[in-house]
Amino acid sequence: MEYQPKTHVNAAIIAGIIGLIWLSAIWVNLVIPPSATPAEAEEAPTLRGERIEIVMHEWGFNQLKRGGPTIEIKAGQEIEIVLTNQGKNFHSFQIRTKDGQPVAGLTKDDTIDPGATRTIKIRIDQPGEYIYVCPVSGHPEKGMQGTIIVTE
Ligand SMILES: [Cu+2]
Repeated sequence: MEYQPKTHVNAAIIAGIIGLIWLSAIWVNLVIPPSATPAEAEEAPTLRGERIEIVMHEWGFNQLKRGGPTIEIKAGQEIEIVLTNQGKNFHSFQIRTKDGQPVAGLTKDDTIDPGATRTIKIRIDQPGEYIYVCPVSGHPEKGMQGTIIVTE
């Protein structure tokens, strides 16, 4: 009987420690919310080949919350790109030089409806690193952009 008060004190200390761990776990989740990071984008497998399937949504490509998988194509080769809009907004697909000049794909006024799929053909003759975007105003900034590498 004389040990009972001490047991209660120990139980309170343990409960306090568990409570602190629980609170700090919540705090970490609030302060550092789980979200897509550049590392996550890098983990997406590179898309290659003569037929590439791209899914568009808010605000990325192929299920990445932001950004899109790297695409690698061969210079001078005709590539089919299958574009599916799984988002709620109109989206589109355009390839640009790194300083923003369009070189292939669709314009911002030629969009794909939510739920629709369209296949386009592209060909880039100059090897190098390009970007692909959804050219609808504001969408690249929200995350709809990725890297496309054109190899020799
Ligand atoms: Cu878009």
